[in-house]
Amino acid sequence: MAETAATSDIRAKMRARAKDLSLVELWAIIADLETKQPKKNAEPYMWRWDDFYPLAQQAGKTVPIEESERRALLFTNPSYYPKPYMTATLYAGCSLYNPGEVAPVHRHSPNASRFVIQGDGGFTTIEGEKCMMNRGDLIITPQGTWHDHGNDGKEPVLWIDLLDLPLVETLSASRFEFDYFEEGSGSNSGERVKRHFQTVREKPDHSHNFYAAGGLRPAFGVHRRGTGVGTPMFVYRWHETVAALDRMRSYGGSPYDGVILEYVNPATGEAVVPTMAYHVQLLRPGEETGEHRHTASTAYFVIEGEGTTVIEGKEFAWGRNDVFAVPGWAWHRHVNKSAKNDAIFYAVSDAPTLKKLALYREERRIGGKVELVVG
Ligand code: GTQ
Repeated sequence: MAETAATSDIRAKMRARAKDLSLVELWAIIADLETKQPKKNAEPYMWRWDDFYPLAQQAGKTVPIEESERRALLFTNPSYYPKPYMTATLYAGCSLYNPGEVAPVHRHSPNASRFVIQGDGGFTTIEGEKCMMNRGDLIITPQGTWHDHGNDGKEPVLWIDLLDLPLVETLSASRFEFDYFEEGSGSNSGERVKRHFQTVREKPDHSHNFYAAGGLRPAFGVHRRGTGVGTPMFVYRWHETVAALDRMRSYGGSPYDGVILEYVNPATGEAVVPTMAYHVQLLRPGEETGEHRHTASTAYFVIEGEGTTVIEGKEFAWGRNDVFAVPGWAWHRHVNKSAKNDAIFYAVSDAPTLKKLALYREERRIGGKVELVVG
């Protein structure tokens, strides 16, 4: 059926009428809808420490913590700006707490985490465990766990917040709660009392003492804390992590990620939360990885070292404390540019979500040839 002057006039009217009725004509958008490859709905992007640290310091001096309870700058992908999404599923920010500052207790349906950048006195209290935080420590607050934060030290503390908030918002399931109650004591005993901070009820460093021996699962106690979703180990200490990486440095490692370790639930061996996988990875001096792409998106934080990550053909040169995003289905490979020093990343991806939904797909490219790895 050829388009004539008469039909084209009708079609223009139809298009306008469809718009009024909030109807989209499939024939107008089909090329963008039925793509042969997954679409990249976020950009590869990097935030340099030298750029964001001065801004964080200024915010620390001028923005009262009470203004938002947690003072953070959010690494926002230009594709989503000003919606604070680093990728389609991941939210990441850098929080700063001055000495004495606190964030009152709250909980939420997004899964959340902190990775400490600097400062020694930071803490998060999670389900009654006060977790002290030092550089490189990872603190997990699975969905629905009560948590409050503060800085008991003498210098500002900074950490990276990472949440699956964009995913949870997209699913219309994001919920925050600030009304926290505890059993009263003394004259209030038997009553429920609203509190702004949790009473500490676990031994110091419980998570570490109970769970840090990999391969030795406590055969007593209940491996269920908070809502029972996610890991019962809330803190992963840097000295353990870096020692494990070092013990494995002579192994081949992953062709795409070097020596890569996943932080897991020590009771089940599964990802620490249902939606995201947390990793630390070591690129040995001079190491260059193979190139791949997968439907999972990844947030990277450079713990140490200098090098480049080539994402979709573009070179991102990184150094200590830089942050970058690799969106889903973007080709990428990493290079440790130093002949002497290690490079270490903290990397968080939404792969568990893609895998649970049977949407994880991965390809590699070797010598210009593309091969399916998973999918
Ligand atoms: O520190 O608990 O950036 O609950 C967003 C939500 C930080 C936190 C964020 C949060 C937190």
